[in-house]
Amino acid sequence: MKIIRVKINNKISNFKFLDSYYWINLNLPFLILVFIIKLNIVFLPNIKFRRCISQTQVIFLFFYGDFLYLRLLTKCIAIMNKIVTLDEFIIRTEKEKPHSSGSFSRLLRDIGIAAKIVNREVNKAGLVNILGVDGSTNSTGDDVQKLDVFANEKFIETLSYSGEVCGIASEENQDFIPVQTDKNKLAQYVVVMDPLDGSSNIDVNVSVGTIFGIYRRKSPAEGPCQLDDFLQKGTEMVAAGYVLYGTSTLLVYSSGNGVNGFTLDPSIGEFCLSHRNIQMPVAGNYYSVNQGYYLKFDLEMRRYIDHCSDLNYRLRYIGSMVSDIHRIMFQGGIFLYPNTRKYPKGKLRLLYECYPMAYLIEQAGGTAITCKLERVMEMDIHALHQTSSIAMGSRDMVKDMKEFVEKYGAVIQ
Ligand code: FDP
Repeated sequence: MKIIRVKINNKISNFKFLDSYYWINLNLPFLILVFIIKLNIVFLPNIKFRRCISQTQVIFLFFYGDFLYLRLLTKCIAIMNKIVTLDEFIIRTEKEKPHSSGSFSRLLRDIGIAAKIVNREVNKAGLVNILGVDGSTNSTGDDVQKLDVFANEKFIETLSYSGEVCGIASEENQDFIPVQTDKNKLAQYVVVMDPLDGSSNIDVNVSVGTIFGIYRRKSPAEGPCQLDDFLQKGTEMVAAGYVLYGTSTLLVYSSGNGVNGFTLDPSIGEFCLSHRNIQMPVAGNYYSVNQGYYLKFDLEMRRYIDHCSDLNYRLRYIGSMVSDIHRIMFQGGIFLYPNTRKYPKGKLRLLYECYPMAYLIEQAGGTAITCKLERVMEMDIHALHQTSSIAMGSRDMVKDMKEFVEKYGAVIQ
């Protein structure tokens, strides 16, 4: 449902529409019928009423309404088909919320700006000496790519200047970063992020992404932010999203009211609304898991993977969580990163990978659970870099997987 404002004959009216095309399809047969009836009346001269007025008057009387109606219709379609930029969309949605201060909009807009800067570097990564491992390791022991460092710096820099954020927790930093400037004394939000997810893909020019989540701070606004501001469950998140630096660059986010996707139009340098109210398929036939670890998975996971293979589901694994989840978000399927012998509690980070992705999946109508069948969003969090196993995707596929865990998990216990 869309509400648009149209100015016609100097009067502003609000109109509610399903969607321009549904709307035309619903109304068109009715309009054609009315039009044919009117034509018949105009050209049947024996009707009493017709003898009193001239042909021109009849035409004016009957068709002026239609003329106004068509004018309105074309205006509506033009407005609906107009490009909506991310900034415009954020401002519009914020306006719908009474008492909003606009600080949340500014924060989201700044995330969009940082994403554009990172996108520029990702795109020219092969051209400049920015590729390759810079020698250090991050807080969880992975090799740090130069682009990881760059993306981390840019996001921190942009968010710190925004004045809306009082702290940032990033995959690249062991501790959270309090942001203390004059501008953000009263900042209400903290941001958690993986600035460049799937970094092992950078050197080979395969899609990578950024994941982010936004929380409202819990500590008093006057002082510096505290660890507890970050250690909040996924259910407390106020917004989450990801940026996919792929064949085209997409920013997908939700602030609790459905999921919307924006594609970066390089010609105007703007993220433009391209995927409105994304709803993921209830079922699917893709499964996404690093099958190389098959023998290191628990029995129930191995059985479920066998089941997917038996049903000829298609295996797709890019090794970049954002890209893999993006596929199933649109085409349906399941993404799995179970616990292995190397990662007994799972590998993916709860705070800035699992929670934000689970938030989006649930908002799009899917399900996100751990391989121990807890709802990801309700998992307790004790540390910034805590990890978790994960199974998320189309509702029916996750339900099937759950049945396998219930059946074969019991065998071990
Ligand atoms: P990466 O280590 O390359 O940053 O964030 C962790 C992550 O990528 C996910 O994006 C990805 O799904 C997963 O790890 C890949 O891990 P494996 O190489 O163990 O499959």
